[in-house]
Amino acid sequence: MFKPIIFGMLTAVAFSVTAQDATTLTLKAQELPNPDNEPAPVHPVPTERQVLWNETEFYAFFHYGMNTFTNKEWGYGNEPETQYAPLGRPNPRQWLEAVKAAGMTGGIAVVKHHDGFCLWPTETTSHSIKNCGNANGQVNIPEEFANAARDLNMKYGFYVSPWDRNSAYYGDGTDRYTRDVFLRQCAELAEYGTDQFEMWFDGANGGDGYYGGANEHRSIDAQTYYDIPNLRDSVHTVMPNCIMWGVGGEARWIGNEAGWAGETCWSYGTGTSGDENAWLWFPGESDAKATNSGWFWHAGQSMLSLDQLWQFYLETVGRNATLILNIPPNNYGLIPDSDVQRLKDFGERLQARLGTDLAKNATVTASETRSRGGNRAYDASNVIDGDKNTYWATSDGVIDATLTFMFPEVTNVHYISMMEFIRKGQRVKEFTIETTTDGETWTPISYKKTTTIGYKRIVPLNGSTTVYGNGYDIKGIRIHITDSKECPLLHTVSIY
Ligand code: FUL
Repeated sequence: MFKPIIFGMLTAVAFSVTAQDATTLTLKAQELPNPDNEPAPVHPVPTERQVLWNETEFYAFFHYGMNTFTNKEWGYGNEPETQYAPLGRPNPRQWLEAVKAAGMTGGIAVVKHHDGFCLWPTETTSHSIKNCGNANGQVNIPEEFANAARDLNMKYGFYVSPWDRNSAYYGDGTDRYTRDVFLRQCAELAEYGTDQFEMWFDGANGGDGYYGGANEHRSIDAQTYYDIPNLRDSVHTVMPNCIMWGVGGEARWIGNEAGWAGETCWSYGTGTSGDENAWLWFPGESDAKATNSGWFWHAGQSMLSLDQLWQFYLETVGRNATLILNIPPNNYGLIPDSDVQRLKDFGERLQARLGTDLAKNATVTASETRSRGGNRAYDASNVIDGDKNTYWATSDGVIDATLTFMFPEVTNVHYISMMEFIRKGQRVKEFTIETTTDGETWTPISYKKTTTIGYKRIVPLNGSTTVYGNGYDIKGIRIHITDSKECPLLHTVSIY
């Protein structure tokens, strides 16, 4: 028996079909008009998992492992397992709690760095916690990390280095390393949870190493050696919402490790600004260190100031990139108290500066609005309704438009944040922000030309990502979009 499928969404033509009608259905669907008057997508567009990934926005990187105990950044691969000797019981839950207080939504734990030492009892190599010979070291880091993240309602993922300076098989001229070590390690990690949001595959590959005692230089071709298409298919089969960073090709390195993205930042192309004409969705992630030393913990290191971290945030999350901020656990397997405090302070700052959305008090109007379709309206008020699936849109071809917010009374404002409905592509190419103190005269803020918006753009009204200042007492603020690939679609605007 075939169950009829009802297409209740289609207001123009509602009908029921059986599976036998599939061919007819396809033809009929093609003949349908656009009942909701939806704007056509501007390509490239993201996959669903890339949209979900973007929504993670701000998350932690935890570099912890053999290097934490050898004071190195890149272990050679010959470190005895017993050198991994935490002074206390490592506590991944404490790591995640600390970054949650900073406003982060998740984290990625390094569970194998280039030295090849695995922080879980893998079957693929003896170079793991299994053989470290001390009780603290036996803690299965990815397992505890995943469980804690789930418990804290946070996203999680793992960094498993493709380059392995310990393995005898790495770059030995066969596919043995990729098949029996690397791919299997990824599969083992999936056993700790298929709800991972990102796998981090670093680009560093080949070079000198221990390689099972060979102590030589080995080089590989990263494009082919790791069998990425196969890995990607397997990962997506078991973890449909997991994006593969780096060599995986689903999110890009922003081009620096200094915590900034370009003011113009396309979610396609490469580097700090992307490329307006590229054809593959490849959104930017900025990996930056929150400390003044390496990626791994080193005695005597300290955390950057609140102001420096704030600048990172505005210049990454505020510029259409995500921020993965590195917070290294120490040789006790914990985030040091002083860092925990700094993270908490950061969370408070985030809340104080971007916690109360003043747009909700404003009346919002647009210079032009797309006419509604059956089940969808495109009103300006959609940008303040708290629903990321509704958006303001103009008619096809209207690429110069304003969106105006008037406050009931003079209001002190520092930032405006805008989000495009990226499911239909990134569109805005240029805009200005204008304010009014009397409700009549509009003045552009003294900021350099503003270009892209993308997933999220936060514009400081004083033009500064470092100085908070006193804000501006204004009666109204408007976004004037002056160029866009097609009709602009904004789903949320927030004012702080
Ligand atoms: C780099 C690695 O080589 C560093 O050690 C670190 O893990 C960083 C995040 O990525 O490419």
